[in-house]
Amino acid sequence: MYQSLSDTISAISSPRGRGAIAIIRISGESAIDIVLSFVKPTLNSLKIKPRKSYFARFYDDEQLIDEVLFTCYFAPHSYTGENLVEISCHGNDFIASQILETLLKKTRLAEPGEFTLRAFLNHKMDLTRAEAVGNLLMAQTKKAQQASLAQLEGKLEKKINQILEDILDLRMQCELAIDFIEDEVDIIENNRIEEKLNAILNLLLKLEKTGRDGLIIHEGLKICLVGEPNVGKSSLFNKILDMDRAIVSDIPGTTRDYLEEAISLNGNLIRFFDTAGIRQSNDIIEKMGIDRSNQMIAQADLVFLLLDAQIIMQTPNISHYQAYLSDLQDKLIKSTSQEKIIPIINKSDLLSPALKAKLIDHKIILCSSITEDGLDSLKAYLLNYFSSFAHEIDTGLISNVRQLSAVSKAKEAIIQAINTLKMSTGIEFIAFDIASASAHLEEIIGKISTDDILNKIFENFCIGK
Ligand SMILES: Nc1nc2c(ncn2[C@@H]2O[C@H](COP(=O)(O)OP(=O)(O)OP(=O)(O)O)[C@@H](O)[C@H]2O)c(=O)[nH]1
Ligand SMILES: [Mg+2]
Repeated sequence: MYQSLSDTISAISSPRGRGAIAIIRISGESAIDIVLSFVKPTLNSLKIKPRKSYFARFYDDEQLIDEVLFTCYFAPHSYTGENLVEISCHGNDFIASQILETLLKKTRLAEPGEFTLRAFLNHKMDLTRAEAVGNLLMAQTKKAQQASLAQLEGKLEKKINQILEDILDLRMQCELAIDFIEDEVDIIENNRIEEKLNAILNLLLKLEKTGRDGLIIHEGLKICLVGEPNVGKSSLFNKILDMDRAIVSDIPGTTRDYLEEAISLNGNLIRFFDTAGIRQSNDIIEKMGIDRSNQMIAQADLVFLLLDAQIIMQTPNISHYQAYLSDLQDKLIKSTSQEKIIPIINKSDLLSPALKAKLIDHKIILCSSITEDGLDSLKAYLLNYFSSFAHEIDTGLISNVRQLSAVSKAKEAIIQAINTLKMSTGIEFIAFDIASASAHLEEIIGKISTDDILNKIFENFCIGK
C-alpha cells in the first residue's frame, strides 16, 4: 500500500473547514530544505533552531500565498523520527490546499496514517501506542479519551512486555532442560513449569477480560432493541435519544431497516439500535429487515427484549409470564447468549396497579414511553453495568479486536503447553507452544509485524496523521 517510505511526504493535518489556523505537515530527509525553498525571507537551513517558530511569507514561484509560521523538528527528535516541519497558515481550506499543492511539487502526498506509521517504523512508538493515537482521534467520551491516553503513555505495551519477559524466562529454562536432559545439571522440574505456565495463563486471562471493557469503551456499548412488531421499540428508542428519530405508528411492521444512534451516559458511549419487529412475514422487504435485526442481535453487547404490557395482562401469574418470556426468547432470539438478554415490559402505563406492583416485586424492568416511567431505572441499570469495569481504564486496556484476538491466541498456546506438559510428551513440545504464545504477544506491540497488519491499522487513520 505505502509508496517509498524514504520519500519526503506532506499533508494537511488539521480538519477541513474554516478556523483560526490550518496546519500542513512535511516529513522526510529533505523536509526542512524543501520548505525553506518556498519561503521568504531566505533562511539558511544551518541556522534554523529546532522547535522554534519562524514567521515567513510562503510563495509559489513569485506568487504570495500566505503569511505563515513554521516550526522545524530535526531527526530523530520529531513525531515521525525524521526531519519534520509544521506550517501554520490561515485556517482556510483554499489557502491550505494551495500551500500543499506547492509543496507537492517537491514532495509526495502522505498516505492515511503515514506520519504515525513512520513514527512506528522509526521506533518512536510501539504498535499499541500508534493505535492509541487513532483511538484518541476517535474518542467521543471522557472514558475513551482516558483509556487512549493511558495506552499512549505505554501502559498496555508495558503489560505485554512484562508477560513476554515471564515467557522468555520460562522458555530459557525449558531450552536449558532440553540441552542438558542427560546431564546432572539443575534443571527445572515439571511442577515448577506448570506453576509458571499457570501464572502466565492468569495474566493472559486477566488481559483478555479487559478486552471486553476496552472494546466497549472505545466502540461503545451496543444495545439492540428487539421484540415483536408494535411493542414500542421505536418509541423507546426516540425517548432514550430524546428526539423524534424513528417513525412510530400503530401499524405492526413500521420499522424496516435498523436505525443506529449514540448517546453518552455519564461519559459512557452507548450505541442504540432500533430494529424491525420480528415475526413470520411474507413481505420481502420486511423479511430483509428481520434478517438485519438478527444480524444486529448477533453483534450486540446487550439485547433489550421488549414485551407489550397488554399481552402481559393476559398472563395471570409470574410463572406464566416466565413461560411466555422463555417461549418468546426461543422464538425471536437465536443468535446471542442468554446473559445478554434483558427483558423489559414496555407500555407499563397500561398495566393494572396490582399487576404492576407484582412485577416490580419480582424485579422485572418496566417502562413506558408515554409516561416515561422506568426510564430512570433503565439508566441506573446501564450505569451499574459500566461501573463494573470503570476502575480499569487507566491501567492499559486491550482496545481493539486485533489485540484481543492475539491475546486469545497466546492464551490458547499456553493452555496447549499446559496440556502437553500433562501428557509428558517432552519439554521440546512445550517450548514450541511457549514460543508461539510469545509470537502472538509480540504481534500486539509490533515486534513482529507484517505489511498486512500494518495496512489494516493505518488505513483507518486520516491523511495527515
Ligand atoms: N400506551 C402506550 N403506547 C405505546 C408505548 N410505546 C409505544 N406505544 C404505541 O405502540 C405503537 C407501536 O409503537 P412503535 O414504537 O412504532 O412500535 P415498534 O415496536 O417500533 O413497532 P415496529 O416498528 O412495527 O416493530 C404506537 O401506536 C405507539 O404509540 C407506551 O409506552 N405506552
Ligand atoms: Mg419500530
